[in-house]
Amino acid sequence: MPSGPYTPPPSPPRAPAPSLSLVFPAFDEEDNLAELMAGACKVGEELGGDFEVVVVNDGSRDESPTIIDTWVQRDPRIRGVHLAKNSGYGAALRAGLAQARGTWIFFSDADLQFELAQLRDLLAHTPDYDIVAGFRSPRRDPWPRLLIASVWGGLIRLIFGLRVRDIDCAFKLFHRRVVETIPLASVGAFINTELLIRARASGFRIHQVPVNHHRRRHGRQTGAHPRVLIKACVELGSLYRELRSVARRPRTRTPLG
Ligand SMILES: Nc1nc2c(ncn2[C@@H]2O[C@H](COP(=O)(O)OP(=O)(O)OP(=O)(O)O)[C@@H](O)[C@H]2O)c(=O)[nH]1
Ligand SMILES: [Mg+2]
Repeated sequence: MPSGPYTPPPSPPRAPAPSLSLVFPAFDEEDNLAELMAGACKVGEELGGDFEVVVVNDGSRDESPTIIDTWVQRDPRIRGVHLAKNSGYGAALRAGLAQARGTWIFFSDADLQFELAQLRDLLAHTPDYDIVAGFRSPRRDPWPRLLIASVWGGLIRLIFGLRVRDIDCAFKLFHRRVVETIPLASVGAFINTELLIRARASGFRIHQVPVNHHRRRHGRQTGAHPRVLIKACVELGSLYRELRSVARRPRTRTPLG
């Protein structure tokens, strides 16, 4: 046996970082994942082919992990991230953003409520903005859901002065410098609010674009579950002081690179 310090075998060469990452947090989405991954790859190809798809399995209890792994084996452009236990929408999104290697990082939901082809409309604004955020127009949700969203939006505008049409719209595109600059702490649905407040305070330029929205066809609606709402309020409470001071600071304009 040779002595001396252990030298690990060389790791296989990594594919060069793509221009675009498409990130999808997924919790119990077994009936949506195949169509999602096929659709994401088709859109990536139509946009020029230099992309990766990152699907985050947030401790799903259904067949989601197996479906993701099968697609990862089949297609090197798809990467799977598996969280050992269900950690929440924000935690899953953060895990996906941390793994994303693209210069531009797009995220959406895994539940097929958006038209991924509309990513093209967002990309059209990348020369002038750091963040291009979709707003659902019209938003296909039951009225109690719309009411909750409008109260939440009003509250966030009042407290933090954030004027965004659809804070929680899961159809957003960022330059990677946004993700690298901004520290995120939320593990629940509050993450969209936190991200936008911090990004705006850091001087990143935000543009908003209308996107189509559809009703969920498969899987359970959980976005307005009392547990999700309570968690968002608790996160608002715990980050309130910090985000208030961040939002009040004079904005430094972050130059486009
Ligand atoms: N609700 C929820 N979603 C999660 C979680 N982790 C990841 N996700 C994913 O996050 C996305 C958003 O969740 P949804 O339940 O569709 O929330 P929503 O779109 O706001 O609302 P509905 O579809 O109307 O319920 C989906 O892709 C989920 O699979 C989690 O712990 N809870
Ligand atoms: Mg949804």
